[in-house]
Amino acid sequence: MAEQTVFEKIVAREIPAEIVLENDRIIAFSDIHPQAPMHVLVVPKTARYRDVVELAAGDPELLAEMVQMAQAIARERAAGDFRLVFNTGELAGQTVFHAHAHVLAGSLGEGSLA
Ligand code: DGP
Repeated sequence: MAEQTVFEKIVAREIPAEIVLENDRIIAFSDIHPQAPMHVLVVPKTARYRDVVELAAGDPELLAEMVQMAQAIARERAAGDFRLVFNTGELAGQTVFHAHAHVLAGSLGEGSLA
């Protein structure tokens, strides 16, 4: 069996995270290295999909639910508008191979794209 990703460990409460919102299928928590005033990761609880392409093919409804959750978080914690980033593949900066959305809001710094 493949080694658990850090996000599975957060879902299982094996490592701590600042959880923002959660339901039976999705968990949202603050990114450990924020790239914007609000930087939340929206993560499906299943580890079945390694990136958004697999997720969109395998469970488009779950992807749509993630987008809705991102909007709810941006409305609650920021002015409402937000950026949604899905790093897809190592060369694009993906480091955790468990599908996830970066939800960013507020003014952005000089740093790299999340
Ligand atoms: P990506 O590069 O798209 O795979 O994004 C992975 C993000 O996950 C990255 O912005 C940092 C974040 N991250 C990695 N480990 C942890 C952790 O243990 N806790 C939290 N909250 N975020 C993490």
